[in-house]
Amino acid sequence: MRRTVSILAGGLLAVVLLGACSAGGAPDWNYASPVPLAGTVAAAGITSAAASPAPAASPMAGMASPATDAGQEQPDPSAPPYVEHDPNAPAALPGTVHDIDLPIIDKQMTVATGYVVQAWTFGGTVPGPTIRVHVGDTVRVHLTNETNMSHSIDFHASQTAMDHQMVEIKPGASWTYTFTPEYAGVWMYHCGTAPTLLHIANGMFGMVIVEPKGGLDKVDHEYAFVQSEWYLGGQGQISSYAKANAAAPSPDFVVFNGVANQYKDHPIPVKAGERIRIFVLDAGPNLGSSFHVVGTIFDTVIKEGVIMRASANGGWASQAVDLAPAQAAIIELTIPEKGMYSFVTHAFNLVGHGAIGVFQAS
Ligand SMILES: [Cu+2]
Repeated sequence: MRRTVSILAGGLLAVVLLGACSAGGAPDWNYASPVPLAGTVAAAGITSAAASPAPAASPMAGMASPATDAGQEQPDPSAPPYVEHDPNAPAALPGTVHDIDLPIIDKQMTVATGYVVQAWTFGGTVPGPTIRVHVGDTVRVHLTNETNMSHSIDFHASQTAMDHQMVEIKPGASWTYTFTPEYAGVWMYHCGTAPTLLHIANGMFGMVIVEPKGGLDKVDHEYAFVQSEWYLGGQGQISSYAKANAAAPSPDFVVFNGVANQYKDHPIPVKAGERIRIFVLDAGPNLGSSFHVVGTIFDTVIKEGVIMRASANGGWASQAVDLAPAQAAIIELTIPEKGMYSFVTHAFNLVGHGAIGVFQAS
């Protein structure tokens, strides 16, 4: 059965209404500055003149849309509103053999209110669609390159030689990447075409959830959050390779699921006492995450193959989960009471650049 995994941008109206309820008497969770770092970068004199082009041997050579980050990162009031990325984790695909269509598509994407990036995408969204399967399944991902440059894909859930499956997919070409996940976990996938840094920075990444054969316990809500950085290259342009490649990179935005502040603008509705499971991946490309949900404690964390359960080990628990780029975890918590719970990376300089969302518990 051929299946297209799609991201649903649903629930917008409901969360807008809930968001309206959050005004008045609310704690000060509005950590985020409306001013992106870009202005600071421009003021510091880092302009396109400093932007070295992508390596000559890369498929970027001869491409249009060079990064022109000469202080152009002013919000564009005519930019289309962003499309909210569904925060809910998808259900596991039924059956044990999965044929998944994953077209490679260039897309103009509003990544923060007033800021548009010419993103390179898997499936038309950033992050790409979350693929959820079980250990031992057969996964066949059918890629078609609908763009004018070469791309590729690397599934961390698989073990295979680079030159076997992570092959160049030329413009107009198709490729099927087949794997059988041997291990449970939350895994990154990304484009591996040089310069990989730019292909990830410009949107080519996503999450694979591999459940154990028996599946996971039922909970009330499951969410999938991918943290990543945007290095703006000018309105409507691709990301800036020079900014992303800096030894001390300073992203314009750090985001959960592609868009700055989207779940702060539209809080995610939950209920007091509900059990929450969060699949969280740090896609980088450069910065880590210290994932924290304000006002809660994680009683279960499964991070990179290591399991912590408070119930099983004497009552120890977790406040924040450290994820280096390409690391991921399953985090579980129970919403303690009615009210507002921000989720952030506890590197608070990045919270002001969009790495914040809110659970609103009724
Ligand atoms: Cu690519």
